[in-house]
Amino acid sequence: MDATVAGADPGAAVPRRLLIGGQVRRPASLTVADLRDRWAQHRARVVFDCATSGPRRHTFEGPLLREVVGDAGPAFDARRRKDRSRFLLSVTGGDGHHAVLAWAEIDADFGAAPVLLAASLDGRGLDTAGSQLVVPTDRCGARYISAITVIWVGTWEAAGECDGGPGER
Ligand SMILES: Nc1nc2c(c(=O)[nH]1)N[C@H]1C(S)=C(S)[C@@H](COP(=O)(O)O)O[C@H]1N2
Ligand SMILES: [Mo]
Repeated sequence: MDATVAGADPGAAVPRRLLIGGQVRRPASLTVADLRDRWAQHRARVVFDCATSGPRRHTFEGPLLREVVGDAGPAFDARRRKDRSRFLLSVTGGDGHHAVLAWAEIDADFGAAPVLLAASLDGRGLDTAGSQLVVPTDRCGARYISAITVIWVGTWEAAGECDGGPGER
């Protein structure tokens, strides 16, 4: 963890909020200031490739996604690795762009990826713009979702059933 944390932008009019919901015990509505104040801050210097604009370099700071979502209480038995391994996260940006992660990608017993919910980008607070997902283990930028509005947490079973799906076990 880094000690230096970018400040909030005091001129921010209406702070953006992101919702954490789905199969969680304590759904949450969080501002970027909450992300900065309530969890340990980590810094990630990243380079990712964009299909249209080539290599992009940024420095992000914010809490670990697994700590923030973990505090919302995903509806698994936290002691059971197989139970945790069934969970998904769907992250939606302000323009509707969305992508999924498996909980196991970020779980310390599985992929342990240091995915962040950024509170600042290149030293500037994201209070007005909204948090950005930071996936340092991704080579490309598609999951660096900006202006996050919703993080849905749950199992595939909860997302619906179809022939050959979970209903047919
Ligand atoms: N909300 C949202 N976030 C997004 C996208 C998008 O279309 N919508 N595009 C992604 C893609 S494809 C890339 S390469 C990066 C680019 O981030 P940058 O412009 O900050 O370098 O944003 C990602 N985040
Ligand atoms: Mo991109």
